[in-house]
Amino acid sequence: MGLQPQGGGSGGQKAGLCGRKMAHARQIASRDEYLLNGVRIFSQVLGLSAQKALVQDLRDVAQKAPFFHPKTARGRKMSVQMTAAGHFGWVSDGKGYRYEPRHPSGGAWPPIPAALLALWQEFCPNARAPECCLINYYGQGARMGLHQDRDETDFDQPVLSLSLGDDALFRVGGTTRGGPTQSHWLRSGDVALLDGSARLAYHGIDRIRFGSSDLLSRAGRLNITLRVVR
Ligand SMILES: O=C(O)CCC(=O)C(=O)O
Repeated sequence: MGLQPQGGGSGGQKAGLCGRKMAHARQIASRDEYLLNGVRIFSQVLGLSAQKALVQDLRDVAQKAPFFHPKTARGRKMSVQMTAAGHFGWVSDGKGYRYEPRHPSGGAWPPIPAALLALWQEFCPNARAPECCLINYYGQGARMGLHQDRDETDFDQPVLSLSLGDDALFRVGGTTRGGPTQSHWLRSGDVALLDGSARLAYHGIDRIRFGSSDLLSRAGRLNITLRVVR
């Protein structure tokens, strides 16, 4: 899986807003915060040493709950690999999409790393405690189509997302399918917050710049989302 942190490097090359043909994210408040159709992006929240420590935590999670390739209900293998920590993990197979209290192999999900709980506390101080820490690994060519996060019960609770490793082109639409979208290159250490009117925004990853970061030993990107499930 290549989750070993590497020495040196910034965890991602500098990448600004995406090219002219795409609708740009609006820069707000300071040069470090962007707004994409209501989804707030905070740049470079985690520095390199915090990123490396977190990669080690996630490696420990993946040793207990190995990454797997979920399949869609129609049997198609998703390009991202997934695992999870917390009370629930998100799984997808012939029975559909859902949260499950156990890894597909039958074991319990490991606890959510403390550094991620601290991040949740910092960005979502009024929310309930997260019950799922979904971990996606994007290898070369992996992507995630536009979708809403709506398998949770309470949409008043936010979803907090952290990027580690290679740059990723994040696309965000509105709360109905087919509307205008805005895109932004996420870098290692960036945080995105889906909350309030943007909690149900369509979002996805068009592509990653494979090898743009040396944070992970075999390149690629990790995305971590913290969610309240029930
Ligand atoms: O990889 C990302 O940044 C987005 C992940 C995502 O949309 C999801 O897990 O639902």
